[in-house]
Amino acid sequence: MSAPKPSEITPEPLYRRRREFLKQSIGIGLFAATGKASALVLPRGPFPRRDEADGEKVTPWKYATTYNNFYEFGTDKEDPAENARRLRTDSWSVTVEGECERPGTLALEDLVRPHALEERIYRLRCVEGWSMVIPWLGFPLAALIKRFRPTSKAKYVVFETLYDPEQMPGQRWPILEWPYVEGLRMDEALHPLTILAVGMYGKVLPNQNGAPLRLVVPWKYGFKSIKSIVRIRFQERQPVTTWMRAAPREYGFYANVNPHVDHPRWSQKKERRIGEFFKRDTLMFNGYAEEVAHLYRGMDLGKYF
Ligand SMILES: Nc1nc2c(c(=O)[nH]1)N[C@H]1C(S)=C(S)[C@@H](COP(=O)(O)O)O[C@H]1N2
Ligand SMILES: [Mo]
Repeated sequence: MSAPKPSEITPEPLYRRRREFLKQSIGIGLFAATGKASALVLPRGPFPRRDEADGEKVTPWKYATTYNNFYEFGTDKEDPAENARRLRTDSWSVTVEGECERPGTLALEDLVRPHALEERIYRLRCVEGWSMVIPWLGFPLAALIKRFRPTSKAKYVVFETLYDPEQMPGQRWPILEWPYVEGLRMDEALHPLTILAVGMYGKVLPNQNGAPLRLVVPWKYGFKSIKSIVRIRFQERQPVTTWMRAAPREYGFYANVNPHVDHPRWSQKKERRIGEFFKRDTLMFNGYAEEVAHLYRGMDLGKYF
C-alpha cells in the first residue's frame, strides 16, 4: 500500500568512489568513510519524494524529531532530542549471531553498503495513542537476513539496542531492563514492509530517532521499531522483549496495531496524528491489513496481542 513501486525506487548508485563523493558533496553523506575506498551516499533528492502517501500528509520534521520515545535518553517526549546529542554514531558496528551460517561483527558501512536505499512513507502508531507519518530511508530487512543465511532453526529474529550508560543516561536508572530488546517472528522479519532505516526525510537519522540503524515495522505499535541497533540474533525460541518483561499483561510479543483489542488501561480505537487536533480511527494493522493479515490467519489476536 505504501511501498513504492519498483519504478519509483531510485536506481541511482548508492556508493561512489570517495573522490566522486567529495566532488558531489552537496549530497548527504551517510558514510564519509575516511580512508576507505567507498562512501555511501543517500539516493538523490529532493526528499521526501512525495509529501503524502495514501492521501495522508507527512508529519512535519519538527514534530518527528522533537516528540520522541527513546527511554535510553529520558522518559519525557522532549528528552531524546536534547539528550541524544551525546550519542556517538561513528564507528558503529553490528553483531549478527545465532542460528545462521555467516555470523559476524560488521562495521555499519559494511552492513548497509550492499543495500539500495529506498524511501518508504509509513504511518507510525504509538501504543500510547498518537501517530505520525514518516518518510524513512532504508532497505528491506529480508535482504539483510538472507545475506547471513539463517538455518532452519531460526524461527525468530532478536534485536538489541546499544547498552552504554555513559552515552545513554536513561540506562543509569532501572526504568526498563537494559539493553532494550525486540523481536519478530521470521515471517514478519522477512515481510517486504519490514525495513531497517538509516535515514528519514532524506537525511541521516537524527540520534533521537534511532541513529544510526533502526527497525521499522509499520503494522505494529511503535515500540517494536527498536532504535540504535547493535545486535541481531537468529534463534529458535520466541524472545522475551523489553516491554513484555516490563508489563506482560499490557504488552505482548506481537503488538500488532489492533483497534479491537484495548490496552488494559486505555482504548486503542482512536489515535491523534501529531500536528492535528481531532482524533481519527485507528485502522486494523495500522492500515496495512491487506499486506499482512495473512501472517496471522487462524490466530486469536486477543490472546496473541
Ligand atoms: N531502543 C529504543 N527503541 C525504541 C524506544 C525506546 O525507548 N528505546 N521507543 C519505542 C517507541 S515506544 C516508539 S513509539 C518509537 C518512536 O519512534 P520515533 O521517536 O522515531 O517516532 O520508537 C520505539 N523504539
Ligand atoms: Mo510507543
